[in-house]
This record gives sequence, C-alpha cells and structure tokens, in this order.
Amino acid sequence: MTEGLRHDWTVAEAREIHDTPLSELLYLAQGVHRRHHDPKQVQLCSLLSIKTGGCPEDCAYCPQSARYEADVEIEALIDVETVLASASEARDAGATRFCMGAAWRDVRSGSQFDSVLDMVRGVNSLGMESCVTLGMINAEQAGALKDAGLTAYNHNIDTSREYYDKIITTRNFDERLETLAHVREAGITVCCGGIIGMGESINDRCAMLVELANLPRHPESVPVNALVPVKGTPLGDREPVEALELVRMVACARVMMPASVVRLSAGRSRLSEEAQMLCFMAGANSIFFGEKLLTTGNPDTDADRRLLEQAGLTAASINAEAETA
Ligand code: SAM
Ligand code: DTB
Ligand code: SF4
Repeated sequence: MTEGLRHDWTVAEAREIHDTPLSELLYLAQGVHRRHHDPKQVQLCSLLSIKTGGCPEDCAYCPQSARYEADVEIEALIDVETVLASASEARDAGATRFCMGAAWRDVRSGSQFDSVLDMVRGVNSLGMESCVTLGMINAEQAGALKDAGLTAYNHNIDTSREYYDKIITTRNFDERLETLAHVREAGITVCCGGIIGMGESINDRCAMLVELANLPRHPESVPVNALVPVKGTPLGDREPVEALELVRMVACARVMMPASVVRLSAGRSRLSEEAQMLCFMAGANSIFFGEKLLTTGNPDTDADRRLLEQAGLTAASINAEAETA
C-alpha cells in the first residue's frame, strides 16, 4: 500500500495543487482517496484531556498555556479509572480510537508516566485503538509506550518551519521532529498535522504539508485543525478561517499523503454540514467524535450521527487498512 507514495514534494508543487480551481482539486483528491481508501468510511476518534492547563510552553493558539489568561480550569493528571470510564463511554457511543492529551511540555518518567501507560493498556483492553499526546518524549519513553501497546502518538508540527517562531518560542521545530523520530523508531504509528488560521501565508500551509509528506514515512494520520480562537490567548481575536480554505487544505493533504488518514479536527463546530461534506469529499476520513475536544467544544454526537447518516457514511472499524500500511 506504500507504493507510489512520494517524499520529494516541493512547496511550488504543493502550491500548484492548493491553488487548483476547487472543483478540479476535489476531483483530483477524490481520485486519490478512492484508490487508497473506502470513501464510505470515516474513523471516529474520541478525545479526552487527562491533564489540563498550566503548561509552561507559549504556543500562541493554546488555552492551556500558563502564560495566558484563557478561562480554563487547571486539572492535575486524572486517575486511570476515570479515563477508562470515559473511554468505555466513547466506545459505546461508536468511537474506535481514544486519544488522551496532556498539557505537558515533555514527559518526566515516574509515577505520572506510569499511570499514562496504565491508561494505554486499559484503552487497548477495551478493544479500542489508543493514542496519546504528551509533548516531547525520548527514545526510552517511546519504547515504554510501545510496550504498553500504544497505537499512535500525536505530535503536531503545527505550521511551517519558517512561521514556527511566530507561534511558539519555547521550543523549536527540530525538537518536534526529534520526538516524531523517536515515535517512528519505536514502531508506534505517527499522528502529525497542524493548524490553519494563525496568520500564516498559503505558502506556509503548503510548506507544512511538504514537511509532513517528506518525512521518511508519511504520518499514518494527519490532523488538519482550524484555529479555535480562544479569548485570553494571543490568537483569541483572529477571524476563523473560511470553510473552503479548510477544504483546500484537506484536499492537498489527501493528494500529497494518499494512504494516510486525514482527520478533520479542531474547528468543526463552526462548519455547516455542507462544508463538512466537502471536507469528506476532499479526502477527510476521520473526525473527533464527542462533545469536547480538549478544552473547547466539538459538535454533539447526535448531530454527527445525523451528518454521517445523511451523507451515507459509516464508522470505520478498528485497524482501517491505511492505519497499518
Ligand atoms: N502538549 C502537547 C503538545 O503540545 O504536543 C499535547 C497537547 S496540545 C493541546 C495538542 C495539539 O492541539 C496542538 O499541537 C495543536 O495542534 C492543537 N491545538 C491546541 N489548541 C488549539 C486551538 N485553539 N485550535 C486548534 N488546534 C489547537
Ligand atoms: C489535534 O491535532 N487536535 C486535537 C488533538 N490533536 C490533540 C486537539 C485540538 C484542541 C483544540 C483546542 C482545545 O480543545 O483545547
Ligand atoms: Fe502546552 Fe501543548 Fe498547549 Fe503548547 S499546545 S501550550 S505544549 S498544551
């Protein structure tokens, strides 16, 4: 399934795809999508914040940074039972992957990390795929997560290398790539994407996709987030991106990383059903399912069930072909 995947994209090529007239772009993305995936299936992932707020990093978009005044309640690492109760509820609602996020800069080995390993084992024993996003990790920690049975590690590059320091100054782009390499070497699947709508140029968006597509292996999942502007953060007053910009971004990700699962991630609450449908047509085949992302809202599950039903889409079963490619 990896045959025909390219790792030598240029920003100019990505830009050409991005700027293709929309109906042509959708046609192109649809063709790629159909060759690599079942276009009737959408993966449903549920998200839970296991440690909230008080983060030392200065990511300009993030309500969980301790440096800003977003209205977020700080919460220490929650216990394993609470997490597993939430995972089991998500599974009963139809989710097949459970993603756990912690507002950490990096992971300290010790009792908290051991609890996260227990959460991973617990989620797997529910028959779900497990994903965590814990900030930077070293090779040893990646190995421990692999041994616990972790399916995927989420670690976003967020934007282009050139725009990165306009958004985050407390870590650099190469540190992001190092964690991704540890995840890859440990044999955990990589979930890595970014955010649009932070004031970056279209070329920055294309450069971000080039960075992802030119990794030694494409991330198995690529979350495409639209900035959720949160009051109190430096980006809190930004205008939300136009839906069609998100559609273009999804389509480009689909064309450049044909076998990856492309997740229509944050920002979905503001999208009409029609706009979401265009994203599916552009090649999105995963969503966050459940009423909350980490600290902000997501469409309610009834609305999402209705959307999938109207669109004739079905929830993908576990271990979709592309995830294991
Ligand atoms: N602290 C860890 C880290 O940064 O890697 C994990 C949690 S962090 C909240 C996970 C991702 O959420 C970020 O990389 C970013 O892409 C996304 N995110 C955070 N706030 C967002 C917002 N307001 N809008 C869209 N995406 C956001
Ligand atoms: C990803 O790319 N998006 C998710 C998940 N990975 C961890 C997080 C979105 C967070 C949106 C803002 C919030 O709810 O705090
Ligand atoms: Fe911390 Fe992650 Fe938010 Fe950055 S994105 S402030 S690292 S929780």
